[in-house]
Amino acid sequence: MPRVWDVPVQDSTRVRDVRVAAEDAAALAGLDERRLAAVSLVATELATNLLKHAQAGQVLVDVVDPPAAREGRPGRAVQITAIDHGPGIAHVAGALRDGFSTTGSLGAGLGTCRRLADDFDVHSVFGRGTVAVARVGPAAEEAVQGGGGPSMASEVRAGGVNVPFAGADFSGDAWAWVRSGDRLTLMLADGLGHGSEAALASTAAVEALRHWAHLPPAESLRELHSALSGTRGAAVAVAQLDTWAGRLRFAGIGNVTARLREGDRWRSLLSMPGIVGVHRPRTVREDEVAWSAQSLLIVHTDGLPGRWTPPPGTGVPPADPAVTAAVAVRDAGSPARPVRDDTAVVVLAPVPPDRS
Ligand SMILES: [Mn+2]
Repeated sequence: MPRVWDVPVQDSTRVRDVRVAAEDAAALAGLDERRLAAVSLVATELATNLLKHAQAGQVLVDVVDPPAAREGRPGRAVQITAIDHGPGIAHVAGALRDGFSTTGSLGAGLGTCRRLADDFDVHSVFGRGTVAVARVGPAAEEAVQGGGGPSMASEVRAGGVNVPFAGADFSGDAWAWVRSGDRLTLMLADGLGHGSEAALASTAAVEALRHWAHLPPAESLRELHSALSGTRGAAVAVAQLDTWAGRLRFAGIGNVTARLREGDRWRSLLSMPGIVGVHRPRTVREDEVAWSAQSLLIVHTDGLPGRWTPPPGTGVPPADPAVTAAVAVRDAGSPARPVRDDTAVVVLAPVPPDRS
């Protein structure tokens, strides 16, 4: 089940809570002692940095599929996401490119994160706040290596964040991606309601996807429907990118929303009414659209308002997909529109050429 630690950080005593959560997640991911130590240090630095620059915020810790891997089952990674509404860090993009000078506003702490984490990215807008994402997975020699073929790492990445309703231990939302050949299949499932019963349904969807991801989305949804019978059911969206053909296929059942960036517009990819595992529509419509190096796909559960449209600048400059997702979660919520459900956002994004 998607165990997620959502730790509010408003004073230095919470830095320890973040570290303990990250160590628990490392144990859950099966990381060895050395990687656990790295997780522990990265978590401490991110929480400390958040306090220093923003006084308060939240740190999410969960166990995720890393954003890019060769075919085969990648080792799972601990993802630590620090989110704040603080003043922002000036010139963060330049500092990241320049390899972290320890002078100026960006501390040596983030340099530590950059050095120890497999992936590290920061998004900071002056006056809006900062999102930092670090992932630490198994040591390289332990990661499962697939045989043959170019790595998809140079083409596209998938990632996301998952925020349980009201700080619960488990999210009823779950996401996963599976690669088979030229196809990368990304799924987001929202178990009915929230909490652990909902998590059982969305977890069943993740397990089933691992068997059926080679099928086109409408067909994998049919298999997921059978796999989820006996559960509460879930809203599920499946996006499948054929990286060779540059085509994206999408199908969804239930209240999960997908938006594709085409030029400077966002196009909605529609889900059909129904509940996977409980009530499946007679036929499932599949959208097929072109995918380019400028495309961006955002899929979210109903923790975000259904009419939410990604604001201008979303995913620009190209960021880690989990960073784009975390910024969306942070900026879509407001005191006037409090979130009433688990919220997961997943993003499929091309890798900029200079990062591959
Ligand atoms: Mn929901």
